[in-house]
Amino acid sequence: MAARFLIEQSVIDEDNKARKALLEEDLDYLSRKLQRRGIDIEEVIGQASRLKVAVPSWGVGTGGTRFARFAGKGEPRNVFEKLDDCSTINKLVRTTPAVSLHIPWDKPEEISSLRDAATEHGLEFDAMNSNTFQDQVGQPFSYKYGSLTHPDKAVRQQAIEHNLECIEIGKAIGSKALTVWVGDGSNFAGQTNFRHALELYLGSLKEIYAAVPDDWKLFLEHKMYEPAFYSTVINDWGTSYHCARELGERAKCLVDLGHHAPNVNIEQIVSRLIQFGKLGGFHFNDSKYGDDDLDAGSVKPFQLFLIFNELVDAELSGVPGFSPAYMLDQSHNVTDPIESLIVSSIEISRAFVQALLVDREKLAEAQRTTDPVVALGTLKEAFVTDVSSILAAARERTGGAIDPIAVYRASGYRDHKADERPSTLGLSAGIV
Ligand code: LRH
Ligand code: MN
Repeated sequence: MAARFLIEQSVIDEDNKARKALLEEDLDYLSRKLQRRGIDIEEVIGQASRLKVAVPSWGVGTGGTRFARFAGKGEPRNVFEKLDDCSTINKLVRTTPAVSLHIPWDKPEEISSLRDAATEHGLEFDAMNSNTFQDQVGQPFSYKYGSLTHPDKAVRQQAIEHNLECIEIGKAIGSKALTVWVGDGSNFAGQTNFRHALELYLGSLKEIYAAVPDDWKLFLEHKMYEPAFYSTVINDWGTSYHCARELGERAKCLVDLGHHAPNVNIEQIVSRLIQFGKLGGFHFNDSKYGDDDLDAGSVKPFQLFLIFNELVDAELSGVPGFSPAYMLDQSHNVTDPIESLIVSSIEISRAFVQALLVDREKLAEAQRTTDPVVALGTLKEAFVTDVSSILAAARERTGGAIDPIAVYRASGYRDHKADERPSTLGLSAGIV
């Protein structure tokens, strides 16, 4: 493989040296504030670096909409170049050591080369993602009218076999989960029978579930609408929960933050799935209207904090089998995808650390004594705490950058990639 530019550790260390004194000053100030709350900042810094969030392979390329996609410079042209970019993100933030692949977008000629490339970068593979929402060249049957719920058994069988292939690829590269999102649904009343479509879905998922290895999870991802605009088979958490229960222990529900109607109380859905033992994981992003796939924490940071408040509460209260998978799932239409993924991974860590700072005794007391002012105030006290220095220290102490965006920009990584990856793409539209 031709020599390709990667950011050297020495560049990060050099830049950190120049910023260390100011970081220590900020840490000192925050340490005293937290001490007054009986919180040891060193303990929190340790916790901050343990939270890992997987990066979507499809997120390092520029995303688009049905109207247009404005390709950026040095776009990754294959899964290996995507791994280079994912490793660059992890090198700078140290909280994204795993990549979630999408098949067939990332289907390698040769599996072992993919495993070797990841090992070279110190990366692992998170959940596999199947794709029965697009037709591939030469595919016998179209998914235009559905895939796992298509009325024609031959089409369902084709979709089932694709998911089985994703499991086989995943097993070969060390993944431990498969995420199934289907866009199946209808655009007109009467086009599908709701009850029959769900029965077909369950029938297909039972065949996929039977092939899921014992130490794997099967994530069911619900979505209110799009690409179907009248009904979607797995449209909400309730339907997903019912299916996960029907399938078995290893089937769990995956919550993509953008897959709900505006203003839905997603943190309550999270608490329900935790309580029912069916929270499998997340696709973090943000949105204002629909499935906008904007950067996590960029529109509703308080909602992201409230979701982590439920997660930390569950962890601290020792909910059995609680180990949700954290992934980003975003579309970077107007930013450098690497910068957006750097910032988004930091916003996930920020929400987690802020949730760790919640005075849970004070909150429980306010709830017990029906004191909403103190209850909300207790959450807000944690939410408004600027934990940037804790996050920077956690990065610095694990080899990452105190200021990852500054190091990334100073490295000229994107320009190097523009030279290494001459763009072959003309004008296009679509999500990737
Ligand atoms: C569907 C979705 C799903 C992915 C796709 C790229 O909207 O969130 O998780 O397969 O985006
Ligand atoms: Mn998703």
